[in-house]
Amino acid sequence: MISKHLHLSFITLNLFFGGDTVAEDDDVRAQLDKLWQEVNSLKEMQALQTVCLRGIKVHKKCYLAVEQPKHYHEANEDCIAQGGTLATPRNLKENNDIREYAKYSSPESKEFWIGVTDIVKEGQYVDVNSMPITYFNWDHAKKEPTGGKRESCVVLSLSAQGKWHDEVCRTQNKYICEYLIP
Ligand SMILES: [Ca+2]
Repeated sequence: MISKHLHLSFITLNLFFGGDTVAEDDDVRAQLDKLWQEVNSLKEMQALQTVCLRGIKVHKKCYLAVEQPKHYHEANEDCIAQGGTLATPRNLKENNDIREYAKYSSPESKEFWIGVTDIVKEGQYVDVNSMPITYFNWDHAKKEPTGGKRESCVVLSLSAQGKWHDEVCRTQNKYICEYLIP
């Protein structure tokens, strides 16, 4: 009975759509997929705009400081979960931008995790994508990096005018996420 009913419905559909249901189904599905993708990319853009409104936008990046201190790895995962990464200054200007923003957003804080580590190989600093770091801003006055194998994660220190220190990755620090904006 049910199958007979389905069969009849199919014939009705065929009549209604002019007998070309399969092709049109594919067409509709493709259009739906496309719409769905557009909705998702709009959602992503909106999320980024929200981040930018809460943080600061500099050129094609937004920075957002997180006040809740975390271990390096938790901080890194949190940034990724929000659609970004730990902030990674690529030159002096970016370092200064991040420093100024951190100073303004969180004046009581001294140190923030950035996306620089030498966990895998001592002395070989990489970013969150395991690519070698080419710009450094070590606090040479304090002979940083000082930690050797014990300290493999890097903070930007406001008390050292934005210079970098290596620290034990399990230290709880505030951190700054960065988001690339289209
Ligand atoms: Ca150190």
